[in-house]
Amino acid sequence: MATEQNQITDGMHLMVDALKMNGVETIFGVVGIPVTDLARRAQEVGIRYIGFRHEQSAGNAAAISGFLTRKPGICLTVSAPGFLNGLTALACATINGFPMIQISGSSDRNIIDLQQGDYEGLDQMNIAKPFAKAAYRINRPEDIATGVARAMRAALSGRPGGVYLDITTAMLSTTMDADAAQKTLFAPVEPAPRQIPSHKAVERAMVLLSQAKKPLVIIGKGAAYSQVDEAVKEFIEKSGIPYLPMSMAKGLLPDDHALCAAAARGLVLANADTVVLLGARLNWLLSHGKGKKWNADAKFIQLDIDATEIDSNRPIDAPVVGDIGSSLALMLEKLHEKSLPQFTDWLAEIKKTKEVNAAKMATKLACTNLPMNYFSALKAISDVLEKHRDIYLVNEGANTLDDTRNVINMYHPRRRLDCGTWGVMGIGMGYSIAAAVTGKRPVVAIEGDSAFGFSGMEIETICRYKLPVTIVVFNNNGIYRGTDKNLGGGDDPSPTTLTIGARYDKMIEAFGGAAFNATTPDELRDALGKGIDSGKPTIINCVIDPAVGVESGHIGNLNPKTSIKI
Ligand code: OXT
Ligand code: ADP
Ligand code: MG
Repeated sequence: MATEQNQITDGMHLMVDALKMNGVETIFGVVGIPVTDLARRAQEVGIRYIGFRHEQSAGNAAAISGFLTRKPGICLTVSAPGFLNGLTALACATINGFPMIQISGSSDRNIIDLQQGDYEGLDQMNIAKPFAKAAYRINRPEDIATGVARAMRAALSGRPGGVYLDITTAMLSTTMDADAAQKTLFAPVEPAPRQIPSHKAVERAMVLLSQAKKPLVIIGKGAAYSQVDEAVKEFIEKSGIPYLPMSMAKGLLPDDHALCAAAARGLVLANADTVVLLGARLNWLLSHGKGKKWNADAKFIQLDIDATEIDSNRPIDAPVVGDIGSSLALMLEKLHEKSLPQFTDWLAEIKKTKEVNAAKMATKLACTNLPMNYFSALKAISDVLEKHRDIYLVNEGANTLDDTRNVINMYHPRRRLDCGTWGVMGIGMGYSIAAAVTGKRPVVAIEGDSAFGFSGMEIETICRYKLPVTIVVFNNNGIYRGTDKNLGGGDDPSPTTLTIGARYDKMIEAFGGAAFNATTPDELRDALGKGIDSGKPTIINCVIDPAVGVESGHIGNLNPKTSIKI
């Protein structure tokens, strides 16, 4: 946009124009030299700017907003330290396959390249490269539109990911003729083109499926991201194959669906003879598709947009490389031509195990001991959330994560947002803010007390923007539990211990939010209902028995095994 008097513009104004032209509606960031005016200008032209307290949370917000909208979320950071603070979120976005662009101001190239000690001088683009799907630098205003287009395409096409876009201080202040500048602007055409799989691949997959006696579909967050919810549902229901939702794919079909095998996970992995991977990687969360948890003779069909994912952990018998929507459409055509046999015995076997596990779960949920344990607290939460099935659920911690995942049913796609592929702590408040801002619905965040600490200061952001976020802190005084002792016998707390009896609810009072301390299921139900109904920022300090947590939750087996007992 030109400044009226002299018909010139500069890199900063043109950058905002380019973002606007690319449909950017929100920027998540922290301002300072050299990007403050960029944020001001963005607000001026109607792009919403959400200012955070730490770049990692801004980056996490951008990443999850990308997952929810299929448009790259934008994170704005200042040079060097701000850039580095955002980089963890960029790396997480890349590893999770979420489209995001971290736009960072950077210092004077001449001084950086000769390492002469510029203000916040760092060779940011090269540092970002290993953590990003792509990294670009814009050195001249006339390259802005191209730089933004390249970033958009890289973030969105194929497997989505995090892209780094470096904007130098010099470029931001470089002027150019306003008309000429406007003429450079464009938005990329079809930045995430469909990828149609080969008919041969689809045929091969369907032949394999037609021979299955005990098939299983594993639905991953790639399928959730694709937003082809009806096709996924139709494929499951038309084929009659049971499915296992990965954590962030829960709700694509409701968790109480008759074909949901989540409550018989061990059984279906160990016995399935044909496994269809629907946007799910065979990484650590699926024991790499091999070993004692799996049927060694199982055949694999993998639907994925990324050809290099195939065979990454074990041989794949029938790869279907394409976008899930296109692949499922072709597979559904075949299913309509010829139905699969019914899997009556297999479904009966699964149902039996589900019933056994459901009974075990019911016993745990009925526990009336005080202080509450994870299950009695989650039962109270579930009672409330059953009446609010359309909220976003953000979840992190160890026991808090694993138990919540299994107790709280999801009924809508892309509503469960959690630690994801790296099991990272610190996503809590950033994800909550983005879900409230982008998803425009109430959010409930169920947070371990340690997990909450990683992004807890963002409660000020939540209050400042008056977001409908209710945070339940499962306070068991520590990482996994609060009862460990200092093995040296000194006064310092043990490595896993946090402040005993802390009142996390009190924190939000400083910013005008609502605070509750819940020591019983009734208090918890009451507080959660009030938090959601009020639509106001709320923290519930939920007192959990400090002794009941398990080391590392469900993944204690990943701790190094030592023959010397600690
Ligand atoms: O198969 P069987 O028959 O056994 O049955 C299974 C299911 O069928 C059944 N089930 C059910 N039964 C009945 N009803 C229902 N509804 C039902 N649903 C399921 O239950 C069993 C088990 O099911 P599940 O859970 O599906 O199966 P399993 O085998 O556990 O699944 C394996 C996994 C791997 C897929 C699953 O466990 C999973 O997804 N796990 C994710 C784990 C994860 O990501 N954890 C987070 C990381 S832990 C650790 O790293 C932490 N740190 C270190 C740290 C991190 N992460 N990041 C950073 C930046 N810095 C440091 C820290 C600091 S956690 C942490 C903080 C912890 O402390 P907090 O205070 O925050 O939290 P608390 O622990 O609460 O104190
Ligand atoms: P989960 O953790 O839920 O198992 P992962 O993140 O491991 O899921 O795997 C998601 C997979 O989905 C990735 O391999 C990614 O390439 C793939 N994917 C992402 N988007 C699409 C899409 N539109 N079509 C097909 N596959 C996709
Ligand atoms: Mg804890």
